[in-house]
Amino acid sequence: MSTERTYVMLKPDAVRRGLVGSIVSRFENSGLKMEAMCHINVSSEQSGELYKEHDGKPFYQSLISYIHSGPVVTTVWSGPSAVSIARKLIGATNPAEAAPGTIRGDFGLILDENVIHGSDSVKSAEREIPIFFPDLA
Ligand code: IDP
Ligand code: MG
Repeated sequence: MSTERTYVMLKPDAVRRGLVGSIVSRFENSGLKMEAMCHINVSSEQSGELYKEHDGKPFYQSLISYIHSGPVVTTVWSGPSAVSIARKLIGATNPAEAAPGTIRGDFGLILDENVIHGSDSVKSAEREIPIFFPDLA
């Protein structure tokens, strides 16, 4: 099985609410390997690039404001099937639909503040990681 890398970002609500340790421990417990972690304020270049597929959608401006509402914690994890394992840990996009036991199911309430981002494919991860960690490109 081939090793993959995935980009995972703890969004401003997760940092504001002091959930970083609880969330990061779920990834560590999964067996994935932490490759990088940083506490940053996302730049408008970075948010524009990360969410460019959503540009023009009704929620785009509120999504960008949310991502800039406070610091985030950016991380990269590696391991076999890292992308899909991370998405399973994260759960469905809408916390109201995310299963209990998932990060969004356990820590989130509403779609507008859904706690965490995870790359949705290997191709997305390869695009997203260098936006935040140019050295890992
Ligand atoms: P994902 O984060 O599960 O991959 P995407 O569809 O890629 O979900 O959407 C990116 C982010 O945009 C979501 O995590 C969420 O923060 C936000 N978002 C998506 N759809 C809506 C919506 O209908 N209203 C408000 N925010 C949304
Ligand atoms: Mg997505």
